[in-house]
Amino acid sequence: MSVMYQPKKEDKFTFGLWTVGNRGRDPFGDEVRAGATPIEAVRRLAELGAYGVNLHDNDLVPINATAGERDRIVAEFKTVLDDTGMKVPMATTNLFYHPVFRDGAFTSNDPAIRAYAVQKAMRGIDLGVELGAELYVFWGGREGAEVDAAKDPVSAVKRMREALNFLCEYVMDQGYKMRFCLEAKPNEPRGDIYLPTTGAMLGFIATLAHPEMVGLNPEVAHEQMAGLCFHHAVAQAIDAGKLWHIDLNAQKPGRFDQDLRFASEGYKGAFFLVKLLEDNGYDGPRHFDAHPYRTESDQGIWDFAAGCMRSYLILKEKVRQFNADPEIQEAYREANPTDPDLEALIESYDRPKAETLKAMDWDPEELAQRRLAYERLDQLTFELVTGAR
Ligand code: GLT
Ligand code: MN
Ligand code: MN
Repeated sequence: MSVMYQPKKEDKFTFGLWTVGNRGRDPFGDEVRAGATPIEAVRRLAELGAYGVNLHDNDLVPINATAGERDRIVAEFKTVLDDTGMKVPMATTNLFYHPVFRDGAFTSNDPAIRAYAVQKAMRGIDLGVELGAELYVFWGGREGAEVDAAKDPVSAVKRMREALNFLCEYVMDQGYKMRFCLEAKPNEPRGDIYLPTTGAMLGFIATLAHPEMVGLNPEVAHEQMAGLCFHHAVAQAIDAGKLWHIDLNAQKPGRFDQDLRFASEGYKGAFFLVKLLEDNGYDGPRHFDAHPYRTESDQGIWDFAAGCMRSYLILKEKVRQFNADPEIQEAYREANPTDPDLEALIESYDRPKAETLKAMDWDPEELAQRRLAYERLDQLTFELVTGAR
């Protein structure tokens, strides 16, 4: 394999412990492999050139561990992080696995479960801080409903807001350097999950008491499950200054959440996603939230992990070629005409500009004649991405 695509720390590639630890269980079949332990994950990923790992509280510390067990596990894990130079840039809480959360955590109808969920998140935040994480993800996997007769969706959003406001205050009160990222998903494991898209999350953030502390963690598969264009959602997050973390994987539209190896499906979308991140100087972690095919053995875990990183770097090189290709750039310029006077006229309002614009004589027939030579540009893109160019 070419050294050109060898991952380096500065690429900031990370994996959830739950990704390489995935045992291939699904609703219709049992485990097919052992999955990597947290210690093994850190060591093997470090060898492959990753920057770090992310974790749920219970990926590392079992939910029923005593305080002593917790401290021993965390100390051992920190030793391996130190040995390998691996970071934990992001942590999160498992608020979906235990049966207690089967009808939601922050949005449960039961105040005791809501209180327990907030307590669990506070403890998870403490753990994240102890491991050096400065980002904390909230994926509300169980925050939804099948039986709408039983739950009020307006209360659900209010409860979500109360929990996040509480936890923002907790972070500030503790003096932690920690920001939150919200991750949307339309459904699965619930029939419908509240705040189902990145755009919905963005609207919700504006209603929080500390919106400056809360950004986004969009995931490829989650937007594509709903048939949406992922890189457009990411573009909106970038525009809002809220793209602080990203979950990279692949997905066939209209399926269950497949969490496939990055770029294994939808090469073109993956190319434009990498282009968006690279062209806009995204400098957060490039987190792979995916898992090996269920057909894989334990050995295949590392082919999977290496493949995610290598595919990203291949697409990054394709982006460089795209941006440096004179013919492609010429076609792009043709597709993006400029007119400084007109742009100045419409970029912001004042009354004289409005009057000038109103008085202008536009001929829509003439404007409609202008050529949009997208066939050539799109074909050039295809040839570049496939290596024919
Ligand atoms: C779970 C989910 C992911 C989330 C993880 C963080 S857990 O695997 O499918 O999309 O990012 O809670
Ligand atoms: Mn995810
Ligand atoms: Mn997913």
